[in-house]
Amino acid sequence: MLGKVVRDIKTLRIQGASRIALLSLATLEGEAKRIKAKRCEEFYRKLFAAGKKLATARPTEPATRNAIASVLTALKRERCASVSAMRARAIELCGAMRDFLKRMQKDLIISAARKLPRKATILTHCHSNTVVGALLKAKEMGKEYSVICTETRPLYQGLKTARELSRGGIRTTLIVDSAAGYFMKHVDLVVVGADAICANGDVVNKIGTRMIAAVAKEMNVNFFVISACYKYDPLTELGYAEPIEERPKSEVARALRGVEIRNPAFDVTPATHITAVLTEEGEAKPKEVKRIFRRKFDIEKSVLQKLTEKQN
Ligand code: RUB
Repeated sequence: MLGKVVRDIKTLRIQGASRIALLSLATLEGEAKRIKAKRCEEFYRKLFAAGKKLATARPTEPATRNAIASVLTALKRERCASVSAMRARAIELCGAMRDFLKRMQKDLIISAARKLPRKATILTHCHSNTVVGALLKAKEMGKEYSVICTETRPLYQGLKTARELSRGGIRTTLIVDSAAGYFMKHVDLVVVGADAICANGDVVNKIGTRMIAAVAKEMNVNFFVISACYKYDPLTELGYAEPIEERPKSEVARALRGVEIRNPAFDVTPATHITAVLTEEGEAKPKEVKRIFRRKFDIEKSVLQKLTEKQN
């Protein structure tokens, strides 16, 4: 189960930061039920190792790291008298964290849908479960959109977005990534998801987001990120740069003799290019997400660091 889930996350069968976090918690809960241990320390160590595999399956996923680190921080502080008590508590904590994230995501979708204008042409990039959810909810509220989706090379997640929006009755146009600048003059606002929000307010999202943000800024088009606070990465406060996943070269092209192929999965959009982050608590400046996160999450930085650090 753990191995299959890690593979599914790595190969993008499971895609989008929020879904990855929820599935990782469900998997950790499954591990908590299965782990064999004689002592509490041994149980915790094994659960931590499982959590680490999930948290590092894709390196640019603070949502998953935060969710798992919260559970492990709480468990570490408990004085469990036996392995069975610790197991029961771990299961309970995973379930509670899942409910917490789901509630936040639900609130976010409603709050973002309310914030979006009544009528607009919107450009989006990649596939974000949150963005699709918010656009479909806004349609339900009677709002009217035409959405331009980039195909999102190299893995074409934009096709998934286009399919889901069009099935939901939204007028949808698919374009190649490099046409985003060409179409920007017809766009009222850009809306994207996020994989990570940094302490300085910069946002990490699918490769290409930064280029779209730069064109939007140049042409005075508002650029919104829709994200719950759990995408905030507290390690960026300590000077860590958000790691950027480099994916297999074969996703870009077949090997070309003498040519180096690079395939970063994400890029960093500066806070200065972002009009606002639409969070579960309403509109926020990118730097304010940190405050919302701090109020809701209690994570020991040492747990987060250990969970993230590479094994030799
Ligand atoms: C997906 C991506 C999404 C964010 C947000 O990249 O960049 O915008 O993960 O997703 P990939 P969500 O396809 O490489 O996972 O809103 O679903 O959390």
